[in-house]
Amino acid sequence: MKVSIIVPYEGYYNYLQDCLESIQDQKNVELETLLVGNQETDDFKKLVEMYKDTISLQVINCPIEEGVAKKRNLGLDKATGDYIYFLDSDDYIMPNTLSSLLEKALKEDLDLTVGKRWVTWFKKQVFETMGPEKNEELNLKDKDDDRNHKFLEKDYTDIENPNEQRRIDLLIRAKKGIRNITVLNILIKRNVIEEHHLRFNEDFIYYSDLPFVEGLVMYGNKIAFDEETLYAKRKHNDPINTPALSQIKDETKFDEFINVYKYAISLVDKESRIRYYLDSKMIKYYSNYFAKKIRRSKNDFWRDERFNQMALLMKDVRDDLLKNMSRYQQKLVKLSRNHDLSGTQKVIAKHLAKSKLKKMLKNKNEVNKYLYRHRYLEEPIEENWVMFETFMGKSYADSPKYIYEYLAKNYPGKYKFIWVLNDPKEKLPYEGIIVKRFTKKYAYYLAKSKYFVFNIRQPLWFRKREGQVFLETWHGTPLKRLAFDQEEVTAASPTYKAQFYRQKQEWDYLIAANKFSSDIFKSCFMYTNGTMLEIGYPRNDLLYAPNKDEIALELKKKLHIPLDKKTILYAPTWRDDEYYGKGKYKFKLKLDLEMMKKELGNEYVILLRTHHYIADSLDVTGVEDFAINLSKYDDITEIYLISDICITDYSSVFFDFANLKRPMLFYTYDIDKYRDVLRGFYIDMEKELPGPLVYSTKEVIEQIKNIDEMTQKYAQRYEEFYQRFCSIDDGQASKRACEAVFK
Ligand code: C2G
Repeated sequence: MKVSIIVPYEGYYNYLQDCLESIQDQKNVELETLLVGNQETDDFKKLVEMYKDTISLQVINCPIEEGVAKKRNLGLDKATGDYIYFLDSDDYIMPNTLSSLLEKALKEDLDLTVGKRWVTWFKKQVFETMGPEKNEELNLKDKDDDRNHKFLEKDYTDIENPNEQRRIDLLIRAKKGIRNITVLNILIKRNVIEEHHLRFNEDFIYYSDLPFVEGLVMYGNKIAFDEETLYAKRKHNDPINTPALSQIKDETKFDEFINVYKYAISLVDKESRIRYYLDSKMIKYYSNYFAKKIRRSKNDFWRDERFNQMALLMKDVRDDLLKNMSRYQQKLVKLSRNHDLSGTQKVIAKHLAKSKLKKMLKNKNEVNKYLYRHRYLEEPIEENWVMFETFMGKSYADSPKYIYEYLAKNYPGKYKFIWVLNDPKEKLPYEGIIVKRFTKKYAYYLAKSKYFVFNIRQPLWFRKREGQVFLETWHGTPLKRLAFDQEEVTAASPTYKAQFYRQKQEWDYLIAANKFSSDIFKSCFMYTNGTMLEIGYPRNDLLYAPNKDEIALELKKKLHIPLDKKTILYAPTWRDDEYYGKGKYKFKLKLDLEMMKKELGNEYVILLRTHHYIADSLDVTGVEDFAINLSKYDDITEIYLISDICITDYSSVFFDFANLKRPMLFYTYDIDKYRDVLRGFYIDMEKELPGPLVYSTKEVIEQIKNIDEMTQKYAQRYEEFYQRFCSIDDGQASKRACEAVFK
């Protein structure tokens, strides 16, 4: 028994290899692979060559821009297998999927054998290493699939024709409605398709699956669900550059959807069960999605033309299903049957206001967002208000701090300064008010300030108004791959790239400490819309202060650091894969402090400093006189001033510390995982860093004991590194930033 796998190819080469490899992983099935869509690139040709024999791969010529319907039809025309299996070129399947489906199909003589489906944002390797648990944790389990399962496993003893019900379940398994109906992950007996000449309707771009699956339901008699399989439906984490069909935002999708529905109902009787389900799904679509579009819509096209279309459909839906609908849905159907637009809009507005209120009662921040949108945005912008935020209000630090101090010193009385700081004990050295993040006041100033100086991204609900000026300082020269340069996004929300894209559009200015950063920001943030300020880092100004030694001395006294000892700073970064929850990362100290104290304690103390994402606090019990935990100290730049040696890892800390030209070492005990699995780097750590990479406490101690030797050994590299990353910094970056932005 042979299975023909039909793979329509849309040109996103990066996804294809996983797909083909997953076919190659299938054991104990005879198969042929029909890849529809040809690409004239060397990479593509190489890939085809690689899999040609192992998965009996044929490429069927078809322009890549053609729709998926046409491609699948071309595949069907060429297929010779006893069974057909559709697999999208951006998805992949787990190794036993086909053999398991086939075994079940043969054993039970099934026409349609439906497998399990997961949604994932990850490539195969990551999915396999992290396993379904990671998906579960990110709540990516395919909800449709759960329903699928439930329905198909029901025994339906109370139903006259359980098999028919099962088939209909297949049609309605898409929880979100008929828009999500999919032909994927069903092993289909080819006879069913050929006997009834089933093909995809090529008039449709987005929803051609629906009528095809409807055909399967009409003619495929025996159907069952197979749990032993897994189809990974891969979402694209970069919907800007490589969107999946479902991620394309296209106003005409609605029109096509209406047409597909009309076409689908024309294939069956009004009394049929299929029609019943199609109608009920259409009403759900109206209440859940379409209603939002026409409520207070300023767009005539939605209000008039599309509302009228919907009204006509509603006239024709089956009456007997209305009693199973909610009161809200019943009202919508009734009002639109009367073409009563304003009545409909009122009902919708009331309904949505109610659910909004429910949401607000659960979460106070929602009230503040509501005020922001509906009240504060209506008020005028205040010309001289400047708002600052660093690390989500966690500290008074980084470049915004230095820009603020520059403005406050040089333009006294000219501006009103607003600082976002969550700790009520924080004090500002100059005038200014403090607001807590996401409070009512925060929302107020976010709407009314003219200037913004932030070192991370603004909240997603921020809407930059005309006349507002946004200065993004960012918070480090990039070492780890960021945003659009990151192939997999495992640490942030899967919609990170899409969100980032929107947020960076609002940045009028972006600071880059060096040319290296500005080049990377252009690609990783796709930052080509605003003004790049390649001016050095305001936060490094302090490192060039003429009185920096006095400042350091004062600080040492303040922090009770013994003045007769030298200091080693240990400032590691966070790890994408070690966390308790969102923004709460684990950190386990891998330095043996007792050993260090024994070997170095006469001469040194160590200053420990974790990244602001780290939730764990470091335990220094027993070595209190040697290790000083400065993780809670606001500004790391001040700490640099009092550090004679710096140990870090994959943190941008080293780009800044290098301004001091003091020795550095890199404690990179997990470099392989960090570089190859988690992130990837922009520089070659082994070849370009201005100090040695070390992997154990022993090595750390060794290097520090021979610090002069080490310094000499790395002198030239250090100088090159300094020229490349620090040469713009001269203590005047804040001034340059202010002159560019505050005109
Ligand atoms: N930082 C700190 N203490 C640490 C580590 C970092 O205070 N132990 C501060 C430094 O100012 C550093 C900044 O946080 O430059 C960013 O930290 P990174 O370790 O570089 O990590 P990340 O927050 O992921 O930012 O382009 C830069 C990247 O985005 C990295």
